[in-house]
Amino acid sequence: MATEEGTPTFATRYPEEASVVRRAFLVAFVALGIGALAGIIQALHRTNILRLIPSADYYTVLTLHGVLLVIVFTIFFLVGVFQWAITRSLDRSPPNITFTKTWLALMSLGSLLTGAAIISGVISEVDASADVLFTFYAPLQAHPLFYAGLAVFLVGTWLAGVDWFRTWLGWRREHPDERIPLQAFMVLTTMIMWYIATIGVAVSVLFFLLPWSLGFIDQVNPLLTRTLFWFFGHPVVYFWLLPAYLLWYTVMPKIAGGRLFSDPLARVVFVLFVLLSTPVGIHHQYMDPGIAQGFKFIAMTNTMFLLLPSLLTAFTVVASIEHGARQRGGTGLLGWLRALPWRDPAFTGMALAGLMFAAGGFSGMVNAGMNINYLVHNTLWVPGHFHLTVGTAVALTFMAGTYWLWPQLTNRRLYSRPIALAQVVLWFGGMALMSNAMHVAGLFGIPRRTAEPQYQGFEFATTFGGVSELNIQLALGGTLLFVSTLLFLSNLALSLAQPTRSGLGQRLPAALSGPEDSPRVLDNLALWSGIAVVLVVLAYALPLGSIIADSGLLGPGGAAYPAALTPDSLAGLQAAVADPVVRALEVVA
Ligand code: HEM
Ligand SMILES: [Cu+2]
Repeated sequence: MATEEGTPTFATRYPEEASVVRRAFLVAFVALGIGALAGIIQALHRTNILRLIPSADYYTVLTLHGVLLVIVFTIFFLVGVFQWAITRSLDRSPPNITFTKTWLALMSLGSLLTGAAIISGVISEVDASADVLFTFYAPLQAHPLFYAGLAVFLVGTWLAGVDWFRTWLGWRREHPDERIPLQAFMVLTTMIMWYIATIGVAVSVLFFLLPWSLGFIDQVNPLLTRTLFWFFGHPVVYFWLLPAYLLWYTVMPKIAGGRLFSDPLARVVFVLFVLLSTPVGIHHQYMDPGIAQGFKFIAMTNTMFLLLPSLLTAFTVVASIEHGARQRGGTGLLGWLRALPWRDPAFTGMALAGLMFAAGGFSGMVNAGMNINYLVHNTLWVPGHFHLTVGTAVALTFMAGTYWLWPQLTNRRLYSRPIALAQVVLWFGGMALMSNAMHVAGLFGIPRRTAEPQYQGFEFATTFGGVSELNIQLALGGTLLFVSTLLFLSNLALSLAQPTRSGLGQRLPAALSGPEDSPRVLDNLALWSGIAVVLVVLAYALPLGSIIADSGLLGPGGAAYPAALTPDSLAGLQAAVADPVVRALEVVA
C-alpha cells in the first residue's frame, strides 16, 4: 500500500473518535468469531459429518449464528465505519464525545443481554432461552431478556443517528452553501432509511412481543408480528449493504488507483434506497395466508424496482475501477483488468465481494418472483442466497475494508498482507462451494433450519452427484470459511503487536464528476424522507389494516385461507382503525 508520507492518519487527527471506531470493530469481530464457530457447527451437523451438539440445541446455535452475524457483526461494523466516515468527510468531531460513547455502550449492553438470553438455551441450570432465530416473530417466544436487549440495542442505534445528524447540523451552520460531502450524505440517507424501517420492529417488540413474553398479554397476532418484522426485515438488508456500498464508492476507486466516476450518481443511488427499501417487505410473505394476493403483487413490483440502484452501482463502481486501471497503464477492452492491484487484499477482497453480489442478485431475483418463490421458499436455497449477499458482499467487503482502514485507526501496519490475500480468496472459494451446494439442495426441496435433513435412502438425480455430494460440498465450503475467519481474526490480533509508525494516512480523491454536477434537490433530506414515508404508508396501510380487521390486534392469527379485501373486511377495517383515529381527532379538535 503506497503510503503518502506526511498525511496524518485518522487516529492521529481524531484519537478519541478512532478509539470509538476501534471499539465498535472489536465487538463486531468478536461476534464474527463466535458466529463463525456456530456456522461450522451447523454446517457439519446438518450434513451429518460431525455432530458436536445434540440436535435439540440446533435452534439455539442457529439463533446465535443469525443474531450475532446479521445484527451484531454487521451493525457494529457499520456504526464504526459511519463514525469514521462522518468525522472524516465533515472534518469535525461529534458535538459531545461522551454522547458518542454512550450510544456505543447502549448498543453493547443490548447485545450482551440478547446474547445471554440465547446462550442460556444450552445451559440447563438457567431457565431462559431464545430459540426464536433472527426472524424473531411469533408464535416462537423468547425470554423477555432477548427482546429487552434488542430494544436497548435499537435505542443505541437511534442515538448514533442523532449524533451524526447533530454533527452534520453543526457543519451546516458553518458551511451554509456547500454540498453535503458524499460520505456524510451516505451516512445520513442510510440513517433516514433505518429510522423508517425500525418503526416496524420497534412496534412489534415493544407493544406485542415483550409484553407477551412478560405475561402481560396472553396472545399476539402472529401474522401481525410477522408483517411488522418484515416491514423491518427487508430494509435491514440494505442497512447491511449500504456501508459496503460506501466503501465501494469512496474507498475502492482510490485503492484501484483512480477516482469515483460520478458523485451525483452515487447520491441518486442512496436516495433510491431511502425511497424503495421499505415498501417491499411483503415479498417475504408470499406464502403467508391472511394477506391478499394483490398486496403481494404490489410488493413484487416494488421489489423489481430495487434492481435499479444496484445496477447503477455496478456500472459506477466498475467504471471507477476501470478508470483507476487505465491510470495505472492498463489498456485494451479487457486488458485493463490486469493492471488492477490484485496483490492488495483490500482491493481483491472488495472485488470478489462485488462479484459474489452479482450472483446473489440473480438468486435474489428468483426469490422475488412470486411464483418461483413458492419453489424455493424455506428451502436451503434461501441461506444460499443470503450467504452471497450479506455473507459475502457485505462480510467480505467489511473484512477487506478493515485491511485498508486498520492502519489508519491504529497507526500500525497490518501484520501480513499475503495472509490477508489468502484469507479473502479462501472466503470466496469457501462461499462458492457452500452457497452453490445450498442453492442446489434448495432446488431439491431440502429444508433450511433443520438439524436432521439426512434424506437417507433417497437418491436425487443431480447434475454431478447425489445429496451426499452436495453435503460434502457444503461442509467443505463451511470449513474453508471458518479457516478464513480464523486467519482474519489472528492477522488483526497480530497487527496489534506491530510497532507504531507515522505516515500511514490515506487521502480519498475527489470524484471525476463532483457534487457540483448534481441538482441541489438531491441534498434535500427532508423532501426524500417525506416521500419515503408516503410510499411506506401507501404500501402498508391497507395490508396492516386488513390483518387487524380480519383477526384483531391481539387476535389468534389470520385464517388459513387466502385473504382478500372485501366490502366486509373493509368495514371491519374501518371499525378497527378509522373509528379510534376519528374519535382521537374529535378529542383533539
Ligand atoms: C464461517 C462462516 C459461515 C458458515 C460455515 C455458515 C453456515 C451456515 C449454515 C450451514 C446455515 C444454515 C443452517 C440451517 O438452515 O439449518 C447458516 C445460516 C445462516 N447464516 Fe451462515 N455461515 C457462515 C457465515 C455467515 C455470515 C458471515 C453471515 C452474515 C453476515 C451468515 C448469516 C446466516 C444467517 C442469517 C443464517 C440463517 C439463520 C436462520 O435461519 O435463522 N452466515 N449459516
Ligand atoms: Cu427482502
